[in-house]
Amino acid sequence: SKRRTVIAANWKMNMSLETAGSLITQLADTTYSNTVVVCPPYPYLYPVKLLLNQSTSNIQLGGQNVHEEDKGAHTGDISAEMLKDVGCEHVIIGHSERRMIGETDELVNNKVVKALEKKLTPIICIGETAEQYDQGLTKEVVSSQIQTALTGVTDLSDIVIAYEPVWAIGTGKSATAEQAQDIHEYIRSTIEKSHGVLADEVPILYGGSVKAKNAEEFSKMKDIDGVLVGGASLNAEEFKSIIQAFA
Ligand code: G2H
Repeated sequence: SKRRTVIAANWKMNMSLETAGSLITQLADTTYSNTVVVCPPYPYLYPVKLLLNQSTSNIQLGGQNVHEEDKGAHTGDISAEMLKDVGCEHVIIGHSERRMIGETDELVNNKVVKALEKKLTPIICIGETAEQYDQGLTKEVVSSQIQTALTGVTDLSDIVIAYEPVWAIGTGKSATAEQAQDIHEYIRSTIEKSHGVLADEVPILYGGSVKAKNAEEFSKMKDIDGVLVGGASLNAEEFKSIIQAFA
């Protein structure tokens, strides 16, 4: 089956109202053949949505995190319904920068279930740390992360997975395309064990120091269905050329 290709921009805690506006204006001057998602910090979601609405572009919007409950006394948190309300179709869940500050596999699973219930497409991040990589535990770690994240999830048609080896994030040290392909194939086979042929339709993105100059290598791999881009997504020209590599 032909999986959809997803190119997602994770702005993390960067940009201002002004720079966000000019970046979106530059990106939204065209329509894309693949699914392109931008994930700004919360305060910029709605202003970005308004700009996208004024454009003819098909860029979609995503949050960088979501709370696992519907609403209530959770100071500083954001619900799935709020993300939907301001125009998000996607949400990043379980990014390593959040796992590092205490998000467990079980919490990630609860967030995934909530996102799906509210019709948001979760972009579920998994990946081993440098230490786990050095100990040869990569496959063990990613398979347990993905199994827990997908507990109770039967319909995989609105799921995106991002494999981000933690040692490759923001370090300039990306995995090789072959290394990534090997793990992507393994992740797909893990999902196949629990969900059967549905595994075939899940886009699995690579993330970690993806740049314009290495995007094309990743695009050639059969189980790499797109990329989750941090630093290199903050520049319109560079991000566009990453999108182009997968077109
Ligand atoms: C990994 C990635 C985007 P960067 O965190 O999620 O960031 O491309 O800056 O390594």
